[in-house]
Amino acid sequence: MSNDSNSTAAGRRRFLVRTLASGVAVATSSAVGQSVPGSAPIVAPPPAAGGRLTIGEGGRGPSRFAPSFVKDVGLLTDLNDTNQGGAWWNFDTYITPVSQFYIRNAFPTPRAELDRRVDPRHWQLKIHGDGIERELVINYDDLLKMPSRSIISVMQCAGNGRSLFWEQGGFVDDPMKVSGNGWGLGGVGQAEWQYVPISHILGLVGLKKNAKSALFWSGVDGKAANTQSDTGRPLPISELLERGNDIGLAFKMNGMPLPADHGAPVRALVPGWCGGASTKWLTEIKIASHDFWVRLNTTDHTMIGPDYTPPKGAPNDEYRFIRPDQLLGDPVTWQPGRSALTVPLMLVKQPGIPPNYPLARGEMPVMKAGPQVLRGYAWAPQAGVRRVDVRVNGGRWEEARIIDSQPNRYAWVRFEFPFSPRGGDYVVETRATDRNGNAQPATVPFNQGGYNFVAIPKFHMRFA
Ligand SMILES: Nc1nc2c(c(=O)[nH]1)N[C@H]1C(S)=C(S)[C@@H](COP(=O)(O)O)O[C@H]1N2
Ligand SMILES: [Mo]
Repeated sequence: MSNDSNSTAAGRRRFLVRTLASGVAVATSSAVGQSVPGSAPIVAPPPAAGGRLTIGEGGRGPSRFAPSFVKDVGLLTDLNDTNQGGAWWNFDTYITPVSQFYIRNAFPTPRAELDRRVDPRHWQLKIHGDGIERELVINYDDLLKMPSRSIISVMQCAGNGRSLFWEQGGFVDDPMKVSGNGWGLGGVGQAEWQYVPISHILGLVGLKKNAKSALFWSGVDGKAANTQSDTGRPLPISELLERGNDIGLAFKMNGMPLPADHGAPVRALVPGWCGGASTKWLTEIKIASHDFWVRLNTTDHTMIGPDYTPPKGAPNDEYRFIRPDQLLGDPVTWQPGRSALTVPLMLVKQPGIPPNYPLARGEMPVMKAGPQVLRGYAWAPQAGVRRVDVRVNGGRWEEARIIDSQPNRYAWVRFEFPFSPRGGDYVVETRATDRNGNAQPATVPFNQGGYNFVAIPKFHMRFA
């Protein structure tokens, strides 16, 4: 964590978040040269053009990391050169447009013009292993001819909300130090995915009784085009059998061919699990009578800490780019329920603040006092959302109004509640409860990678 925001604070544009009559929080430039404790004085930026800004200067074009991505990432927060977070304080649609959808890449997005393995004209998917009767190789046209379904589902990085491990958990120093991308709450989005259900594929290849695990593998994205990399993740066969019509091979997102940054031409789709299970740029599925150990279920995307127990490998397990002594933590799977307001988080302790985040370190969003409606999102893919409660300044929990009906348990809902603050500083908390009665907890234990921060989030706001 070296890119501390203080070094970029001087060049940062700073924003005051205002509330319009509609209650939608809008970021607009505040042309002031204030200084933040412990940082260099802020240079006054030129006045902004006004109107609804998204981030930075309002979709001013590709980020400075453009070569790593194919789509315009001007509406996303620059976490680093392979990761871009959603600007959740600007979310207001039920379906997240691709332009606002976070990108979580281990390496730059592979491009069809440089690597034919992701070119739909040459793309192939090989399905093999000792857990099936018949090996199968399909191309893109074969896939499009297969029966498909569509589902509205949240995709969420296991590290979403990691900022709150620092801000609320205080896990900033060894030995209880959380590291990883500072998503805030923008490592999540909801899309309509069109996919060929895995049940169809399993029917074609004939699953054997001994089948234990299926490795969904890309290997395509890596340090250089046309090399083999360590990207992929296994799923237990039991999961594929239980959710054979929900898990699948996605080729469309929001009605359009899957965009390059989101795994074109075909990615795995595992609704409800952490996004890391939805392998992008899919090229291989190996179905075997043994388990697989890869980066994304050993050193990464696993719960490592005193409250968690790592799994044990078996002698005939298969290891790709990982050694048997690297089974460090319990792999992240289902995403527990959570909620967020569409308000930027005040960041005080986070090691690196994205250079185009609308608030400087320690700065609160400033909203207009008076009657208004605050909004947010809640999701709880294991059971669906039953209710959302909010409380102000540690007062009584009150039920928010849920706006959307849930087509399935994997979809999020928007919620809103009337709020009439006088001037001053407020803390608003939101708590989702799922249909099994599980509510977001007050705290969650430490894990090194900062995954699944699902405790009740606290939103600090200043009303003036
Ligand atoms: N091949 C490949 N697949 C991948 C990744 C990756 O780096 N390479 N990142 C994973 C992670 S950690 C997440 S959260 C999701 C993000 O999907 P998105 O970028 O479409 O939002 O993709 C997953 N699939
Ligand atoms: Mo992720």
